[in-house]
Amino acid sequence: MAPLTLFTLAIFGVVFAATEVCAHGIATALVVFPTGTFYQGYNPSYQWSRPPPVVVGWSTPDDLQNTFVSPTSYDKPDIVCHFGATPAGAAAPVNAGDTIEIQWTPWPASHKGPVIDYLANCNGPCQNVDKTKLKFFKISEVGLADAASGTWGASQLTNNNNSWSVRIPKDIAPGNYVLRHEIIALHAAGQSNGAQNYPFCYSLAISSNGTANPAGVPATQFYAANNPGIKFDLFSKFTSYQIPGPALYSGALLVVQTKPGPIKATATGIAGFVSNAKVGAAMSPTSPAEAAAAAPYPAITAAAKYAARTLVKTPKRSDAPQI
Ligand SMILES: [Cu+2]
Repeated sequence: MAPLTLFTLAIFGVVFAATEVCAHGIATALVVFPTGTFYQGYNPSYQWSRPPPVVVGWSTPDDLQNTFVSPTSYDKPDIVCHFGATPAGAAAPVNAGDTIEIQWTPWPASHKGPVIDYLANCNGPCQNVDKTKLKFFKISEVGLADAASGTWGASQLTNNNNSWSVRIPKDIAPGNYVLRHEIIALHAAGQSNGAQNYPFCYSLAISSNGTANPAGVPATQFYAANNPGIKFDLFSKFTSYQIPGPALYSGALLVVQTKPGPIKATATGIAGFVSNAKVGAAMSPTSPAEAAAAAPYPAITAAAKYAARTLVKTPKRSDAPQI
């Protein structure tokens, strides 16, 4: 009995160790503050729902294993918004200066690394935008937050109930933007091409009195496999870390990673989208052309309870792969 038990434990040990290395997550939802409005993100299981729910998260139907984009794809479209990503069917209305909380599935403490956020102006509706042409500017970056305790951006995310807060710069021009949120897990990054990028995108309709149009770069030009913050041995002795990617935008607003207050509301839909030409405009179409352009954004009808933090369950086809 004892040898069998030990053998069984040994087998489980191997299984758990393997699982630990490849356990990952997805960013599932947004909560916009100060209103506390919840917006459901995308889940790959939605592809078997007829019709799939319309959400503010970009679709990543190929991410069935909740896995990562590797440095071998840094120059390919998958690095923009994850595997096979296509634009969201809806946009979350936000104001410049708002704080957006991004919720994740439980993020393993072993998957340490930086958490980085970018914005790109769609210069028109985002729902048909060519993702490879989006020019992103960095609005938040947290790498090695505290060397002594080994606390990384991703550690703060895990500690903060698997959520991350980012502020929309106050000075940017109003318009339709893509928020690109990313964890880069470094637990295997000591090996070539061992870094693991987990990018997720959301469409935002930003109202603002600002006028800035920060210069950006395509996501396919962010990183290279040999960047010091990408090829990085997490298990070596180090006291500093160089966050990869372009420089932080000068108008970026820093956020302390603690939850920004109690949740006050749930989402019922989107109000429309803002024209790039208007400054501080209400988020509803004001011209026939704008109304026509806004029409493809259907309302989000299924409000999800923030407190539950569960993914929307959708029926699968009988021939769907098990995930
Ligand atoms: Cu993993």
